[in-house]
Amino acid sequence: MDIKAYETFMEFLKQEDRDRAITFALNLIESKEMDIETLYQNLLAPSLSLFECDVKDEEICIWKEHFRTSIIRTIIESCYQHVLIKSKDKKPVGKKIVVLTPSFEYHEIGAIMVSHYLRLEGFDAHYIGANTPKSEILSAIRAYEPDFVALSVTNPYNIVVTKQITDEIKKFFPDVKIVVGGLAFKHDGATEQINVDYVLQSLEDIKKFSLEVAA
Ligand code: B12
Repeated sequence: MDIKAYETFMEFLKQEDRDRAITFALNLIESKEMDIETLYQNLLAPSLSLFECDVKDEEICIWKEHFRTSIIRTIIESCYQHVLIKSKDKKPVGKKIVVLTPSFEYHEIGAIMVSHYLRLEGFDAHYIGANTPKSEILSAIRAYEPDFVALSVTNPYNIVVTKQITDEIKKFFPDVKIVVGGLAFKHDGATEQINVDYVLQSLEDIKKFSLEVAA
């Protein structure tokens, strides 16, 4: 892990210096000092997952969290063109996958990152959005005809709605395989009641998954 790069990036974030944080992160990619996966895993993800507010006022903390998320999101979206270029070197897996977060789940940075990881591993991957209602998910499956649907869930309360969605997917599209991941599924037994085909979390999991399902 490049500690110096992490510390510099975190300093810009702590100062809420949006422009320097974004420029610094994108420079790491453009200068090839860091690859996309390392940037996401070592700088962007921890900058959110380890977020701690240094003031006592809760309202200010919420604003700070939103502001930081928006900076990270801009960086990830700006990296997409590099994802496309890099993924051209990868042998296509020959599988289509849609990535989303279900109804009531607003945490979407993990889902967007995962859609980029999947592209980098050769999937035809598309992130279709956060807080996606069941009816929209079913309609996306009908239109896109994916091989896999990946649901990213952070809040354990949303496992209930995830079960309703996965039951309907299995009922109407029995051939579509369901992948789940995210903080909510890190708890023991979280997938016991749910009909899923794969529980994945890390980039390593995604790499193994791509080898396993390659056409
Ligand atoms: C940013 C953030 C928000 C933002 C999200 C903005 C956005 N556009 O995404 C906002 C402000 C909206 C928000 C709201 C809330 N949040 Co919030 N939030 C966070 C925070 C700080 C960072 C989350 C994040 O983006 N992490 C970075 C990403 C990259 O990590 P990740 O999601 O874990 O994803 C990685 C892996 O899990 C995995 N992965 C994820 N999905 C998938 C899917 C697949 C298929 C695969 C293979 C892998 C995979 O790969 C990713 C990349 O490594 C966390 C703190 C934390 N410790 O996580 C709290 C946190 C998640 N939030 C929390 C809470 C409680 C809330 C609120 C309920 C607060 C409130 N009272 O309103 C609301 C809920 C909103 C809702 N309905 O969803 C709690 C959840 C607690 C719990 N029960 O587990 C946390 C943990 C904070 C805390 N310590 O209490 N939040």
